[in-house]
Amino acid sequence: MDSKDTITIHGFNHVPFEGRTYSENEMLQRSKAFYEEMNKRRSVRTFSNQEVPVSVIENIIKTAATAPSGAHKQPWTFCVVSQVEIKKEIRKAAEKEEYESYTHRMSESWKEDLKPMATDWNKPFLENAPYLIVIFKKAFDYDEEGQKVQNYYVNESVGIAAGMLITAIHQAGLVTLTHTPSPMNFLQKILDRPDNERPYLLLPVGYPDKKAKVPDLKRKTLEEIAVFYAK
Ligand code: IYR
Repeated sequence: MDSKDTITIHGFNHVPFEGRTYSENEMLQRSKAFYEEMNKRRSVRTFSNQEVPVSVIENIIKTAATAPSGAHKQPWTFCVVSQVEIKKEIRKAAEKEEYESYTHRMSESWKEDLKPMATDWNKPFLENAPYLIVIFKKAFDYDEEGQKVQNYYVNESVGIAAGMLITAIHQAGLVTLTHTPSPMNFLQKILDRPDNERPYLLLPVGYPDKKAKVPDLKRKTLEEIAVFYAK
């Protein structure tokens, strides 16, 4: 890039945008193909224990971290767990909370709503999947002097990154599900995270079990989810 193309605003360099555009036909074809690919994504709860190269996991996380974030603070940490003992510890702690939730905390109507997912307090995927990715949100950061630095729109930023992580997992031909044991502060302890980090989402990642089945769910139609205010 030629330095004459760089401008400075508030002392910060702005360089030419390098994204590319497509013809309307190409756009139509690409957006349709991508939709059709993403429409095959499903939350899968039964995993094969087949190994996945860690470099694939690294690429998936790098993709998630391309997400926009409030003031570009990137308020996230992705913890990648493949160590058998830690997965076992996480499963034990998660199932303890889930057992309480399913037997005491969740309302009957909530459990009724969950019937299609056929879930219960048992979470074997926490040990069977080769990787657990635990996303932590950073409520605030510390600078080099140990002073607190503010982050912005943390939930929105981390939620977008989580969506992009799920997209990247699917695009690689792997499967995941969004697991939210509640409460999940045990993850902060087990993974020894600092006090500015809070667990946000736990995603087991791997190949689906050969016999994996998913509920026959239907997605809402475009008419049900979108309103066009056209001229
Ligand atoms: N966290 C529990 C319960 C659960 C809640 C919802 I809302 C789901 O869509 C699925 C599960 C669990 O992981 O089983």
